[in-house]
Amino acid sequence: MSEGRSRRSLSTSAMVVVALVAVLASLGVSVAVVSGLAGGVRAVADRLKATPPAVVANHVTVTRSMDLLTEDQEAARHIVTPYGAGFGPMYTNADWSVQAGDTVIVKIRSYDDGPAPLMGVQMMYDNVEGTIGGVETVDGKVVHSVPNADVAHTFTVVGLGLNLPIPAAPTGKFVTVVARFVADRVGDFTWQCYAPCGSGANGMGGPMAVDRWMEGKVDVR
Ligand SMILES: [Cu+2]
Repeated sequence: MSEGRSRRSLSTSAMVVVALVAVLASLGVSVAVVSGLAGGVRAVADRLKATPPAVVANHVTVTRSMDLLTEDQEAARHIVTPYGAGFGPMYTNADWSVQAGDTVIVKIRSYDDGPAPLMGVQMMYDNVEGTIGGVETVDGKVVHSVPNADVAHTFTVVGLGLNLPIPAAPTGKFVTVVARFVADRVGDFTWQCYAPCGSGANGMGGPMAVDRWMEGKVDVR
C-alpha cells in the first residue's frame, strides 16, 4: 500500500520534471542544469529506497526503571527544581538508552495520587500503544488502557509509537506499571507526559516542558 503511494508520488515527480525540462529548455537553460534537476529527483527516490527497515529483535532483554516522585518526595531528597519548591511531579532516571533490537522492560513506579485526566486530542493517550501484546500491567493486572478519570501521567515516546498511561497511585502508596516493547527503530527520541499534570490553566505548564520532570530522552543506538 505504501509502496503504491510512493510509486504514484514518484511518477508525479517525474511528470513535474518533464514539464520543468520543457519550460527550461524553451528558456534556453542548459542540458546540464536540467539533468541536475532529474538527478535530484532520483536522489530522493534512492533515499526512500535506502530507508532502513525496522531493526530485527536481537533476543536481548533489558530493564529500564523509573520512579515518578511527588513534590514532597523531591523536597525530601533535596532535588533542586529549575523554579523553586513545589514545582511538580518528576520522573527519575528520565534519560536512558538501549541497543537497537533490544526487548525493553519499562518499569514505572509512581507515587503520585493525583489524577490528571487527559483532555481533547490527547484523550487517545489513555490507550496502551506500541508494547508487546498492546498491553501493560498495573500492579500485576494486564490492561489495554487506563480509564481516563484515573490517568495521572503518561510515558509517551511518539517516535517509537509507544504510550503507557500511568494511573494515580492509592494515597500514601505507589502503583507499578510494567510494559515490554522492542526497540525497533534507531534514533534519539524524546518522551513526554501528555496528562495535564503541570501548572497553569491547562496543566501543561511548569514540569511538562522541563527535561527530567515530564519529558526526557530515550536513545536507541
Ligand atoms: Cu505527567
